[in-house]
Amino acid sequence: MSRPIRKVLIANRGEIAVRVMRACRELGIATVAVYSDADRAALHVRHADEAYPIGPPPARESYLVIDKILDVARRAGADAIHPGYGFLSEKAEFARACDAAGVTFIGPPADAIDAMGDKTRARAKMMAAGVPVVPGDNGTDGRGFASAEVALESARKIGFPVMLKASAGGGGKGMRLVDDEKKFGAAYQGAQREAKAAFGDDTVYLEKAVVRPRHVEIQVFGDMHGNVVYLFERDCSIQRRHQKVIEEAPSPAVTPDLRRSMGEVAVRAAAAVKYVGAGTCEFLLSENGDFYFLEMNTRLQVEHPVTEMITQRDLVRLQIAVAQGERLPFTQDELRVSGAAIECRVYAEDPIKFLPSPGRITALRQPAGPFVRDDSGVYEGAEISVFYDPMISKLVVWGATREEAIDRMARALGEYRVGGIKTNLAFHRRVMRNRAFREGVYSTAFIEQHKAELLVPLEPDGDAFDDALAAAVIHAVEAEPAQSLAAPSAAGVERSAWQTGSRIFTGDS
Ligand code: MV4
Repeated sequence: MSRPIRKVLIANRGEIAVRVMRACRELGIATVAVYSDADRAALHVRHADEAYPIGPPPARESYLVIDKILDVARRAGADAIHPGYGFLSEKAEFARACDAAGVTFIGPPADAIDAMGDKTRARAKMMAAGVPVVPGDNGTDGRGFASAEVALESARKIGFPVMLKASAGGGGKGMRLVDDEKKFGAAYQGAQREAKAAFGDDTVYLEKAVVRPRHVEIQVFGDMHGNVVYLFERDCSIQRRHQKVIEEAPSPAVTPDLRRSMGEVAVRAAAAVKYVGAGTCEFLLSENGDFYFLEMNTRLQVEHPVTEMITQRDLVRLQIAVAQGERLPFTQDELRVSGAAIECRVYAEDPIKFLPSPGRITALRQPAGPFVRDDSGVYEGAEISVFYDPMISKLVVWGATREEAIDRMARALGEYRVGGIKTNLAFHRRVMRNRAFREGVYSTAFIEQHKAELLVPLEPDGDAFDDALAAAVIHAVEAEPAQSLAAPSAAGVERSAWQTGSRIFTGDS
């Protein structure tokens, strides 16, 4: 139980693998990377002390194969495995296989993963623990409905609009909004079909639909000694097709009183399943300030850095500490919200259609400066593969106030250059200028409501031209640094290209 960790295998790739390795290095813990054939030259492989191939590019044949990962752990002598997020991170079977192999799983107990993995079971468990869930119906014995007619009867009682959700789901798959009882039958069949296809389980349940909710989630942490604390909230309402795009902490919609009640509810939820490690309780926050538990994510999340910024706590370091049996090194009373943090997920994607734009990164300038953190899985010359998530990096900034954080993010986004592939950088720049965002007035409908302003094509002489210019300058400077920097005209061009939106300096005036 309380065994010191000396060598960690990171069963993941990209920025999160690099993130975990950085914490390990600070702690004097050796790191082991695994990589698919597509990731031979990946950044996480370069960061590791040792790296082992685990098979073909498709994750099903590499990053998701439990036996291959455990075989590498054995060969490398790793005494712990960090799963990152995605892949095997929320598979109870993997946590159990690690236990059976005598390897510490840096994550919650398998039983806690199981308890939260099935949504109707989790709902029932949370209700019993006094955690508010959205009013709804889990069906007969919490196992769904006997027929569409029985479900419709229940939907009438709940009152339209209702949500149909897959019990085995989460993250929006198999979910249907039904605003009219005439559409119920078709929606019910559709949700069942989608749930069956995606999860091999067609159990669906009903909830009252919350209109234009905010997605507010609470970071929790448990240790093996029964302590559970909350590290405040993140607002992840800015999403598109259930893909988060911008996250921030604290939420502009959460008052100190609401923060305390949501935090205490999240701790109750975690304690009810004997949670250990990093976890996140997702809530819907309604327009009138009511909040409802949705689901618990039993892993470290992509957006954990904004919480690190406002609490000054290293969440990966904490995960490792509690995994080796240590007590949480602080109490709830010692935690405070400090300032404001924002994360922009920079994706290799078409900025209008939100479709992946794989390919080689031919030029790259990543922002830096005070209170700017860029958690990246790429480098200049790296390839964004079709096989994995097309996230290039997570740009995270901190400010003493929310306004300062937004201005800092705008500045950092202005420095960011990616050549060779399409990105959503221009989208992020527009959000930082958007009035509703700046006022903190937004919901999960934000992108849809502001699409005319946010999803406009790149002007030929605007950002696209600027990106091409910047790429050319980067290459000129690298080819002949002394001469390029000394030549007045080159220096002028370089300065003009440094910030998006800055005027082209020609040297004429
Ligand atoms: C809801 C909802 C409204 N009412 N449930 C989407 C993902 C899944 N985790 C839960 N989701 C929702 N559940 C009820 N009863 C609205 C959403 C929802 C949503 C939630 C969080 C963030 C973005 C969203 C976008 C659309 C719908």
